[in-house]
Amino acid sequence: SNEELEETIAYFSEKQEEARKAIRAETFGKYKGKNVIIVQVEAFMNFVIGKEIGGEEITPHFNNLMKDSLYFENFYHQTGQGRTSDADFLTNISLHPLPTGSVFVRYPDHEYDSLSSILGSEGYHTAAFHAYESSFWNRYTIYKNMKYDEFLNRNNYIMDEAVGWSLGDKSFFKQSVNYITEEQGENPAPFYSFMITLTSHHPYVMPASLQELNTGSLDGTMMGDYLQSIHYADAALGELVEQLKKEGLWEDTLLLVYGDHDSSIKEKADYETFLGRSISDLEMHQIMNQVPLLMHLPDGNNAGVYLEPAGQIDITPTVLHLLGISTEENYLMGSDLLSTSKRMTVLRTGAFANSDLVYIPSEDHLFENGSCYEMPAGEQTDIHACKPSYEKSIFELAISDRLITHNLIHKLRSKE
Ligand code: GP9
Repeated sequence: SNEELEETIAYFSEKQEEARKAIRAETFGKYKGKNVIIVQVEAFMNFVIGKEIGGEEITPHFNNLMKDSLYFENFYHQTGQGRTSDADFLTNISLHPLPTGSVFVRYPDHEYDSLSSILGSEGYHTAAFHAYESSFWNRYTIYKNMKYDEFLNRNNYIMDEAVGWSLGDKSFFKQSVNYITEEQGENPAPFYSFMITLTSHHPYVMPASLQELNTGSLDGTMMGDYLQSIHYADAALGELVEQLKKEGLWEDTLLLVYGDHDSSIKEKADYETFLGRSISDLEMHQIMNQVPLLMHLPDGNNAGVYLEPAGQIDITPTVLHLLGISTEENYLMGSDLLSTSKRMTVLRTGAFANSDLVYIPSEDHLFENGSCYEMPAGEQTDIHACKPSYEKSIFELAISDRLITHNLIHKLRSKE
């Protein structure tokens, strides 16, 4: 309806005003012309970061990188049924996934402002890397729409390390960076590479020779297998960083690493066994919904632990602003993580988190039956304290659904 269209226009003019303010932030344009590598790690959850098992760190390489990177400790995956494809959509298109199905599958030909299309028009060479069937999640089709110059898929890799579903992450990174360096030899333009890993995919069983952790009582359980596969994915990440340094790319590249979604291990008892203590409902909610986000800037600047809630939807505006590319004419729903801390992170379930509150919906999705927590104390409070933000979050999801299903970016742009 007309009223809905007006609402959508008003919503985005507010977002675009926020984008205009970001231009004044100290970090805007600080890394103009630098390369960007974004690594989306399969099923990488936040609860393993900094943790040990059997006296060994689960993610030693990630932990080490944190020292000169920005690490977002309360970073949420915001995915729905489209799982890995939703994470990709949130990250690269900065809109919410749909309540059912995957946008990649349902609306691959609608108009979107994607990180790859924007960077492409700024002279970047853009490529997506994923060593699996190119048609999975309809990537082959949507990546064309997202205007990637190239999509390297299973056919482009030598299968010299078979682990899990496909090529192991170590070889995947190695071949991907080799490709980038060869490509760069011929084409000196800055590049954006989006890499999707796969080894730490459900059901997580690694060959015995790659099971390096001593998982004790978790040995042989899915949780034990999960930790082994994350340990491997982390080692692969370590090798990626080494190779980038060796190739002389490290100082010229922004590297972002984040997890796409949870592991589908949903039993609270498994996490209690791992942590060796009982956990609250709020903590369980955070365990299942938080993934790590690490951002390494070329000079190691702005390093530290960032506590404000954030989500995958914020990645594209953050990266563009660091590169000095204005987003005031784009239709993006995320916020620049470095220019504003006043944001609300909305999950597809209708859960939200801001600096003061966390709302967790109930199974029946009736607002009153959900739980509202005061943050950072984590104490449950009167449900009505969450009402205004809850309404805003439901509105935000509705705007996103509307924009996607009615192909509104196209319409709104022609009205400008
Ligand atoms: C396959 C991979 C898996 O290409 O992205 O997706 P998932 O099953 O995790 O959604």
